[in-house]
Amino acid sequence: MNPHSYSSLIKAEAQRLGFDFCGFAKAEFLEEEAPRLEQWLLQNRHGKMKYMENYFDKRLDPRKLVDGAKSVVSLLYNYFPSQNQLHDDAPKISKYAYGTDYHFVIKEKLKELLDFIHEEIGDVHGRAFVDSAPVMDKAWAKKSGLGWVGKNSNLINKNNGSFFFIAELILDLELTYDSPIEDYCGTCTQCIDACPTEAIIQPYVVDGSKCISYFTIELKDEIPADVKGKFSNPDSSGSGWVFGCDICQDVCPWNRFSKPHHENQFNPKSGLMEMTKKQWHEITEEVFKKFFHDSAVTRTGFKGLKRNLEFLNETS
Ligand code: B12
Ligand code: SF4
Ligand code: SF4
Repeated sequence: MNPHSYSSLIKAEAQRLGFDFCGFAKAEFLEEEAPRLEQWLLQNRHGKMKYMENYFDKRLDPRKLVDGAKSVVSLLYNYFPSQNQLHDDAPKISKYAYGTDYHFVIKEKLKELLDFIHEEIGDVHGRAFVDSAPVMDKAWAKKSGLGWVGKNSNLINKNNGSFFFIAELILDLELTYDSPIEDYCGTCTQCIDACPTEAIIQPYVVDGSKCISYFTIELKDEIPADVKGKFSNPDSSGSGWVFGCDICQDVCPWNRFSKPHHENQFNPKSGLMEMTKKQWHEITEEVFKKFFHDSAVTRTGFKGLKRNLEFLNETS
């Protein structure tokens, strides 16, 4: 077998496992990203996400994560839901957090893909990553031709939009590499115009420390007073966000092409979509556990969610 047949084998198995797209890039130093990441960190765009300062060199070079790495296999996994929260005035959570935490779901699939590679191809050394190590997920997916990085800084696929998780395998196996595609943002600025906290400070650059996702998930301290009243959609319809934020993706015209996912584990627990504003504000630890015990919402926890709800309440 040769790199071309290995590539076809891996792509077919990835599809069988439920990944929507799979592409390959040569494992090398991320030359274009290096000065941009450095600037982003120097300007403190990561705020209190100190983990972003760690492993600067590894983050930019997959060969420092896996000895002898030759290829990065990038994989997209769709999480676009078929149902949304029923009540417009209820506090909003990001679509990615409706069901079981993606880290668990995708890790299992990556393990299966690695096992398949070992069985079918042989002695390949590799590691699997899903937002679990210093890897620049979007940069690799872009290099592998799975989409372009839009002005909202998310990876967008021309056929399916941006509601995807990105995962990788880094392998010491040579493959046939894919080519990046064009940027299809054109003159559009809808995401920049819609962001209520002005976190997209220039096209393609998000100041992480100004993003609602940062305030509601990553920040452990009190949410700063200067963003009070800014967690709602731009037309101020409905309630605000209490876990993550989807605004810059919801307004993106390419997300008209999003199709519902087929992953049962991403479906919300029964009753979650029907929660009313009152029920959200009165949520108990018991109800929190019922809905979110295995969800990404555990990252902020019951205490964090209560802080976010109170922050909304103070401003509404
Ligand atoms: C830190 C982080 C955050 C932070 C900071 C966001 C950010 N944009 O960096 C916060 C908490 C705010 C966040 C929020 C979200 N995140 Co996040 N996050 C990450 C994480 C862990 C690292 C991202 C990173 O490396 N940032 C560092 C900066 C420097 O990188 P960057 O934003 O890509 O910056 C590039 C551009 O700015 C560009 N650039 C800079 N200057 C210039 C100039 C020009 C001219 C050009 C063209 C480009 C350019 O170069 C930079 C380097 O490549 C990744 C997982 C991972 N390991 O990669 C997930 C990840 C990016 N997040 C993800 C998701 C889903 C989200 C949210 C949608 C969640 C939500 N609903 O709330 C939001 C979206 C917010 C947004 N618009 O970006 C997904 C994105 C999937 C996709 N389709 O792209 C990822 C890939 C996780 C995953 N594995 O699926 N996130
Ligand atoms: S996720 Fe929300 S707050 Fe963050 S950049 Fe997008 S619109 Fe702005
Ligand atoms: S809203 Fe427009 S500018 Fe923003 S990412 Fe989508 S296409 Fe690009």
